[in-house]
Order: sequence, then structure tokens, then C-alpha cells
Amino acid sequence: MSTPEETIRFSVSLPRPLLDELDRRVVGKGYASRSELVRDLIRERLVEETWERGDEEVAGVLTIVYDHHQRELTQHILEVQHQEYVHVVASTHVHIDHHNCLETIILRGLPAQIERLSQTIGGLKGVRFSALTRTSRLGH
Ligand code: NI
Repeated sequence: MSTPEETIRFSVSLPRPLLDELDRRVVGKGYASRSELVRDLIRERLVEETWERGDEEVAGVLTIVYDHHQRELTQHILEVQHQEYVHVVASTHVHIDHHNCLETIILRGLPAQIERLSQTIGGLKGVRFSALTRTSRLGH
């Protein structure tokens, strides 16, 4: 009998060049074993597929860097977050220097809602950098 949390060992056949590539990544990324890397690759793919399907609630972190001196930009960023408050879980603002502000905004909702909100904020004039980290529930 197998339990849900049981770890199963199975063998995989790979062409030598692909295995070499895998092993370079194991070393390069500091993984303890091939298994650890393969588990992470599978989880990454599962998250991607959940976002592509689009029918399940997911979470994301939007990281932005913006010009503190851009007129009314801070106000616009806040307004967008208030309008979409159901999707905004939390946000953190850090003043990285005299000109630049960094903000991380944790978002929750359907993938399309998070993508749209991220594009709206990322597209505001004066936002110099914008990157969305996509995550989802992983029961394994
Ligand atoms: Ni600031």
C-alpha cells in the first residue's frame, strides 16, 4: 500500500547529453541530488500548467521599481491597489535610494486577474522595472 506522502523511486532513461546537462545544473545550482532538481523541475511545470489552465486561484508576487519623483505615480499605484483590493493580499514599500522605490505586492486570484493587474501597475509611467513571480498551491 502506498500513502500520499510516500516517496517512490523509479528509473528514467535519458540520452547521455541530456543527463550531462542535468548534472551540470545539479552542480551549478547547488542541488544535493538529481532527484531534488527533477522534483523542482516538475513542480515548476505544474505551476506553469495551473497558470495556463487559468481556472484555479493562484498567488503571485509583483516586484516593481519606480521613480519616486514621477508626478502622482505613488498615488496611481495606490489607487490601482485600492480598486483591486480583493486581489491585493499585502504590499511592502522600500526606499532604495533618493530616486527609486521598490515595492512587492502579493496578489491572489485567477491567473488572468493577476496578470491584468500586474500589467496595469507595470505599465504605469515611471515604473522602471516590473516582474511577476507566479506560484500556485503544490500538494507535493
Ligand atoms: Ni519610496
